[in-house]
Amino acid sequence: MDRPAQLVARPMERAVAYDPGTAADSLHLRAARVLDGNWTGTSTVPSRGLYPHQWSWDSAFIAIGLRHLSPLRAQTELETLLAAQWRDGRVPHIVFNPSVPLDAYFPSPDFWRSSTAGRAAGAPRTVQTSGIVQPPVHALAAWLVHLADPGLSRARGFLSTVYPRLAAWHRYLLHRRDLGGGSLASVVHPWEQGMDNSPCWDAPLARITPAPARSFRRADLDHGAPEDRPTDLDYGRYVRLATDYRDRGYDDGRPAPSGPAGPNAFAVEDPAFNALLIASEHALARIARELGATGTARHARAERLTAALVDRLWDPARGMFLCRDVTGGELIPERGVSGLVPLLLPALPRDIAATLVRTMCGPHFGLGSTTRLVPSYDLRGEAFDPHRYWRGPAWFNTGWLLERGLRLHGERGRADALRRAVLHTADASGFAEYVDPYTGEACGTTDFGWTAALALDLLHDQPAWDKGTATAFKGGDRG
Ligand code: 9WN
Repeated sequence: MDRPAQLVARPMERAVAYDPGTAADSLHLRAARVLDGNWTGTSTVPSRGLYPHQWSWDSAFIAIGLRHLSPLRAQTELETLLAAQWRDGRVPHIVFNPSVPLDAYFPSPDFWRSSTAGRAAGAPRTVQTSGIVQPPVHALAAWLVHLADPGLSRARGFLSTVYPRLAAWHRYLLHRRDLGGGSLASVVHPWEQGMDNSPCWDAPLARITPAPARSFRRADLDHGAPEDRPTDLDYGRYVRLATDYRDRGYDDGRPAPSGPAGPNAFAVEDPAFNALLIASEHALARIARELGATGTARHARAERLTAALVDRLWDPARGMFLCRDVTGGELIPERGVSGLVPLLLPALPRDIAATLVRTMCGPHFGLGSTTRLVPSYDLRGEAFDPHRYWRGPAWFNTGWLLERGLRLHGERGRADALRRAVLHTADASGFAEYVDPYTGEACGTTDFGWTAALALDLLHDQPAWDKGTATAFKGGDRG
């Protein structure tokens, strides 16, 4: 069946009209049910079947929604993740639940071997983790969680517990991961950036010799349709990169003398990863202020990093940010949604913010005309596929980030429309992991943690946005 015929043959299963008045209560209940179902007692799994452990950036997004249901659970979510931090400051991308069978997810703890292979880097002894990281959404999440119930937060000493850990996490990224020497953090594996299978990685990944398919068993195909997931060839490359990193003790090395990316065969500066670091640095400044420090130096650093982001990754011809291949030294000429995410930065030059909005609404992303939600990749790109993992479908975390960015930059009408589309599609798709950007059809798994959490946040946060949430993104010492 060709693709258009397939789209007609697979309509959205539960097309409900989202009416803010009547649907909000039931959407709230359904989202809360997903988060309750995925709660383990100390954290929330992204999905009971496909992702049965704790994931780093998922937990941050989940905490942002969970704060509306239970500020205590939201605080616990972040504390559990940060308790698994390594001594060198990295926050691992997965914290494994020891009661889940080893073959439920691959790569499992016996692949990463964190407590032995990661010993020199300071991996914890009592909990098993992966050795790579994910985008640093955590300080932003911690600040928003604090704002949901400052009384409880102060009584529990929430911010004073998490602040030193978050500061060490940012230090790790800013110092150990500045592999390109231009102040931005690099990712050393596509899983670190979180948009695992984006066509932006195709060129740098092509240099990697894949691990043989028979050397590992994918567990994801037990739960997801093969046509929605990465290919075996890409998986082989992911496994090779992770194996090599593990076998050198998760050492990030020094950029020189082994070349611009040090010992890393894959090193990329990504706009979304760095924009989230900057937004989190602004949030860390606010946390510092709440704890009695000034926060001024952190705001200033966030503004310097914004300038570095523009300097190194802005592409005026395409009207968006691109990824930089640090090993090859060049910008990667692919339009991924990651290149729009810096819209959430307050210190972004006004003309760049306006250009990003135009690009988001233009033919490559189609928001407000051809697409319901912003696709993960260029609608006109050769590799575009509306169902394949991060190669076209829309995700709800990027929808949430762009809604926040539009609102921050005064695009209230567009932000309201995107908010309505996120809420409607999250509910109608059964809180899908991702959706076809044109039809809203569910892909991947359903009852997905951050989809439920971020829908809940958009549902609740509207009145508080201007006085509360917006200040987490804003620079200076205002608010
Ligand atoms: C690898 C958990 C994670 C998300 C990522 C998403 C996917 C894992 C996988 O699921 O990645 O980390 O097995 O594909 O790409 O963004 O954090 O939800």
